[in-house]
Amino acid sequence: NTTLKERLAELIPLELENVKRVRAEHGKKSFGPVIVDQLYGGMRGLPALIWDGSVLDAGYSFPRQNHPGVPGAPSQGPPGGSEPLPEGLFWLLVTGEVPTQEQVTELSKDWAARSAIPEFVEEILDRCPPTLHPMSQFSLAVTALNHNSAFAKAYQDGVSKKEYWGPTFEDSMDLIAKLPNIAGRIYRNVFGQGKLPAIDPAKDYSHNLATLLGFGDNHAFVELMRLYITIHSDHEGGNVSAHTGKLVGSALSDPFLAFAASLNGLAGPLHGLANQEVLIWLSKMQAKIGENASDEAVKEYVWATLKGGQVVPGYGHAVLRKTDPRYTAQREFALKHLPQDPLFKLVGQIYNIVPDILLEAGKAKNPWPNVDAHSGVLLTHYGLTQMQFYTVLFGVSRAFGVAAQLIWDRALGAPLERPKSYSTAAIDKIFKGR
Ligand code: FAM
Repeated sequence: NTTLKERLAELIPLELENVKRVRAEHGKKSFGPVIVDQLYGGMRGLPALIWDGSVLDAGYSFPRQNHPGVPGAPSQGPPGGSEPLPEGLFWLLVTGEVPTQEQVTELSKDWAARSAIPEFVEEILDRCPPTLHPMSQFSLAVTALNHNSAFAKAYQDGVSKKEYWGPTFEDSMDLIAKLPNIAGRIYRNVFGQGKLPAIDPAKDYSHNLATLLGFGDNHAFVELMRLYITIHSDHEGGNVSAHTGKLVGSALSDPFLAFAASLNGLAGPLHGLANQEVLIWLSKMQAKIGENASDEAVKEYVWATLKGGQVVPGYGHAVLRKTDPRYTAQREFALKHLPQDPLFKLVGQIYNIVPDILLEAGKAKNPWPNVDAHSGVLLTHYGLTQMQFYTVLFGVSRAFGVAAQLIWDRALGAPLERPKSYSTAAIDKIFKGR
């Protein structure tokens, strides 16, 4: 029964050879033109990064069967559950291979064993005013975990470049393992939900997370956590949180510092905070036009949002050009577990209305919903109604993708990131007369 670290140690030399070959064969080839608009336009579509864990194209959809990262997949689900375990997804992200049930169980146990957070980090969280946004508290705590970083220590001790991935792996495992205790403590401190229970080494990661939040006895909520942590983990290397982690990691900041930076990006309303924004927007809509509102009233509300110079949260995407498959996965969960929920019905009603309006408004390149349009409704249904907390759950999941990326970046010796910036005057000069 190979452990994840042993399997990685086998795979890394093979991948180093593979990268060497690709660079030797294609390294000097041009990879499409760069146009000036891309410099001004947030680098949209600019080919600039390597990440093997996941790739999106505009029409991407999950294979619905035989895929460990999606509901209905054959492996990793514990008895009595039908959602995949994020443990299995992490193994897949790191190795490109589907683990055995035994390997998944070992990961659950390993993470439970690493889950305790230092007392001083607990104190930092306990001293935060409850008015400090949960994402800021989350980022503070993750930054502070750097106190015990194996990578930072190994670097100080003069570790060779070839050995970077080992302590990065250890830090990454510690990071993922400690997040439920951090998230649970923030939730209970801010929203006053009593004392934090202990992690149970016999339970999977998502079940423990649900328990720390106070929902461990609700089987459907535990299933939701398994789905939630699985689908929010990774979404190509270029999105704000994934890329920020990679960028900061490229300075050889340890995984805690790199992931804290990811969290600060995820806390932005155009990225992960959109799941909070969706719920706020829906609540305001209900307050204004009432429950069971007509399509006409919803349309008017959506237009008023756009005319007020605001975005419709939960809609649009920088890469996807169709309904986000993560939205669809959550919709399927809702159809199975909460088909009559009024807020779920409103989300479905909005789905039939917003895309046409965004198309008519004519700006958004993708009028379809993204992952954030649906997640809050599911959490609300089970009583996790504190929307300021939603992005923390997104963050717990995103650690899986960022950690996998950091491990591989250090294994492959990814260099410091340092793209070239230009001034507007320089652009004018370069293209004068052309
Ligand atoms: N509502 C209103 N306008 C929108 C819009 C939306 N949902 N989506 C895009 N637009 C506008 C956008 O603001 C831009 O306007 P300006 O030209 O005035 O700047 C224009 O349409 C073109 O934007 P785009 O090229 O279609 O999208 P971008 O790649 O620039 O941005 C998003 C992508 C996701 C930031 C954007 O669609 C958005 O703001 N959506 C709402 C916020 C949201 O749901 N974010 C979560 C995304 C999610 F997948 C995640 O990261 N977790």
